[in-house]
Amino acid sequence: MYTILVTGGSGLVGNAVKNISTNYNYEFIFISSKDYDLSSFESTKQMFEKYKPEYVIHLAACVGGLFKNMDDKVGMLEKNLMINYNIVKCSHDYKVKKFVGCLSTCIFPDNTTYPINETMLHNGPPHTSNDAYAYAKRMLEIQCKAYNEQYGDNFVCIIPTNIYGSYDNFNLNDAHVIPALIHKCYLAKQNGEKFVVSGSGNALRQFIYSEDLAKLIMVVLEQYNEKNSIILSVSEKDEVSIDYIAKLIAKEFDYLDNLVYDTNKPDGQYKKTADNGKLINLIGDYEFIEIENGIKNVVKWFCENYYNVRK
Ligand code: NAP
Ligand code: GFB
Repeated sequence: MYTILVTGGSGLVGNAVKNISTNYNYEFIFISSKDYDLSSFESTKQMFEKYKPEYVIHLAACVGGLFKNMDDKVGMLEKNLMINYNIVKCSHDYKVKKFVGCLSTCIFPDNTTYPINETMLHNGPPHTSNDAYAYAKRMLEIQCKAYNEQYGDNFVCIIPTNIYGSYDNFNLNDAHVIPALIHKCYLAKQNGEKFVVSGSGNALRQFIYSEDLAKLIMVVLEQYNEKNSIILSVSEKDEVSIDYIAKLIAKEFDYLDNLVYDTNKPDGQYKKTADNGKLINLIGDYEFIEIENGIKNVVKWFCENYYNVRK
């Protein structure tokens, strides 16, 4: 039985892969920072020496929403550069059969035509709010391509849009919009206060449910044999506004009348509309979990697990 090493195994996407792992005939090893600090080359090497995996799904990263990206540019750049460098280098040294790395649609150029497709990744600077994270992620793709071209390593990257689901990070400053607003609305209702959404609510995003992404990652691992990166996303028509998301969450808490906007806070990138045509060509039609049901599930999970969630 081949071994799949999943870095970032304790995170949002890592847990979603864990939840479907029993459907596959591999030995899965889920790694968190408590097991190995992947920003250390020595620690990363020890991990590979122990598990000698045939496959690597590389999800580990220093991750956060708009405000964390703006507040911790050095951390976002340096930690991600070190983690990615160590993992890709060891994947080559230990002759991994296939490596799947994880980028993000926020790393595409900000000044671009829409919809964005995979060929546009290096066509210009990313949005200033997350440029540090974006350049570190772009270097992951460059490093994978270099090993592929020089040694023929089967290293490829996926490019998800904004992800949401159970096991997310609900920390009010570091979180992405959906977990942040779920936590905010929960506290606002508990304390009888206003449910404050940051920014204007006009920004547009495509959101993929973590469990859908997990299944698609396994499709890429098992069926995608190109060396170029591939966008993993719902279609453009499923792009929604932050206002729509905020209202969905407020309705789940029956707290719609208390929703207000703090327009002193930034919106970040207005949109990053991604084309999922390459994915649909690979898998044919795929029924993604609809945002309304996904948010209902996450609100329920959050309320049932409030005392144990990351916050
Ligand atoms: P997450 O929930 O924040 O989880 C991050 C994971 O990385 C955790 O398992 C964490 O371990 C691990 N990690 C962080 N620093 C580490 C270190 N120094 N050594 C070892 N492990 C370390 O992140 P996520 O949302 O699942 O993201 C997974 C991947 O998707 C990342 O590559 C991210 O850039 C990408 N992505 C995320 C989104 C999104 O909206 N969330 C969108 C596009 C792409 P601990 O639990 O021990 O800290
Ligand atoms: O999810 P988010 O933090 O990331 O924010 P990005 C999305 C939008 O939600 C922005 C608005 O327009 C925010 O102004 N928003 C409203 C909020 N209220 C809140 C709130 O309480 N918290 C947060 N976080 N947002 C990230 C990149 O950009 O996308 C990351 O910075 C990563 O690097 C991620 O790639 C997927 O979509 O703006």
